[in-house]
Amino acid sequence: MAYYVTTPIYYVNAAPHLGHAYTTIGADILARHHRQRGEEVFFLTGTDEHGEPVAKVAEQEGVSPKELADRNAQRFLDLLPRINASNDFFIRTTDPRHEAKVQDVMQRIHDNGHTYKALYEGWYCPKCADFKTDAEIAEGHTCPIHRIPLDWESEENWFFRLSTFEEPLKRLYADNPEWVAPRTRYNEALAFINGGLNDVSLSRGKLTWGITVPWDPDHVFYVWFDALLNYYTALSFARDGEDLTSTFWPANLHIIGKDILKFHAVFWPAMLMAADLPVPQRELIHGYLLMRDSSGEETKMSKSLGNVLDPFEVMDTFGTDALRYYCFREVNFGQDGGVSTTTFGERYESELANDYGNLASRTLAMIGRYRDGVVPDVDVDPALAADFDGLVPEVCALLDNAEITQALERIWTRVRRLNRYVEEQAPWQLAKDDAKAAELDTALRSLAEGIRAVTVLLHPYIPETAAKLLEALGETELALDGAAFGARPGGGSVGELAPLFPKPQ
Ligand code: ME8
Repeated sequence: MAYYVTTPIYYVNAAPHLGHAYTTIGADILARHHRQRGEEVFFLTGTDEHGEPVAKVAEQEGVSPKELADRNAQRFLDLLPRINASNDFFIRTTDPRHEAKVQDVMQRIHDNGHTYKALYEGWYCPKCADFKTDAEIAEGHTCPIHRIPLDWESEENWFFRLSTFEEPLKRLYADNPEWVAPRTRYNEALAFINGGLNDVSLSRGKLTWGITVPWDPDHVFYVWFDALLNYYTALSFARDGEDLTSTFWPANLHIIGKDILKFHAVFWPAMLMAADLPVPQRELIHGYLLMRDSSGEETKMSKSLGNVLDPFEVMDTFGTDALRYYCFREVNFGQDGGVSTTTFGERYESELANDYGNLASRTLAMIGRYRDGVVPDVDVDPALAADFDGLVPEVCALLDNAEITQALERIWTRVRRLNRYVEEQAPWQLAKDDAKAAELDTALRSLAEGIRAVTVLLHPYIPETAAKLLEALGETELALDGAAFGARPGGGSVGELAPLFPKPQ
């Protein structure tokens, strides 16, 4: 089984912020989970380096677009080990291998008769790099996303015959009701299609910072055509000497934010159809992380609005796993949701440090104290087993739908169950009475096994912590087919464990 998951490729016109980290961590959680299922996974992320947004910032900073791209692509690359992303490749759209492949595919679209040249006139947002339709223009001809004035553009362009894909796109939506999730985004994209599709400009004549149109070298491709194709081109050169396209295309899942829905859910499948290529199986559209400002108002975090929460600072204080956990616990993946340092601190303390970290250290300490560090080799408690019943398939089913927050909630319900179990069993009381030795064995064994079971499932969310804890439990296997509560025997030795979520300095 092959599983291919992607993030958007991020613009290099500024440094990465928590919004970018968020999408990449979401994709990483799914990639790690699918590896645990024994699937062959390919996880792609990267940077979008051509186009007007990049050229404009480079001009303001007095550097060439390539210099700006090199500098900022490095920042996105640096973010990946910090957030512990397990991506298999990082694509940069200035890679000549990407450029050549874009020219190939676009030439095919041209040869198939889906392009023509005409005069373009319309309102254009240089930050979105997007021509706006009437419905997308805010008051005073401004961009509703960036809140800046739109430019009136008029030039000879190559066009993509998007209008001819109206019916095929409607069929795609009708035949695949799950192809865009969540449902609200499916409906939004379908409404856009049902509203009637205009042809779209696919080249720019004035710009030189882009990939040359092979059949008209005075033009470069409009950046979105170049950018979207990354998902397909990367497979042809990501692994030296190998072409992974037949293994991984079509992609299983594109994860994107709702700001770029139209490009992914309308333009992209139409482009692929025009090139006679299969469309991806699914797109998951998530909401915005919103920063709560001092007045309590929530605004989208973005480079242009200048209210950015620096993921590096957050991780310096609380650690990478805490950031990964918090983002997907606090905000229901798919919806918009507010994040703040206050709720971050609260969840760190009450959930990560107390519910989980303390549960693990108390359990290991009790096994050390009462059983010389050996997990009793007895059966697990059937009452607790009943509460874990079906957890692994349930988590798999939720993650198949990219319901990352719901899956975490189900796992955390068991973390809380284990905390209650400690209180119910009170091993420190059982230890005082020799007649209760068997009960103590069962309690300690069940706790160790319960912690192992939840930790294997938590691995995609908090990989560093999970590795430390599984090591201390003497059980490092991550495969999901051995993850069920009770699947592993007792009798192993446990080791030392430093506090998993210490008080931040
Ligand atoms: O749009 N909350 O790049 P970009 C959640 N290059 N996610 C956020 C976010 C926020 N506040 N801010 C950004 C582009 N994101 C194009 C994409 S793909 C072929 C080309 C995430 O740098 C989210 O995934 O503006 C969003 O879709 C993406 O960053 C936009 O990144």
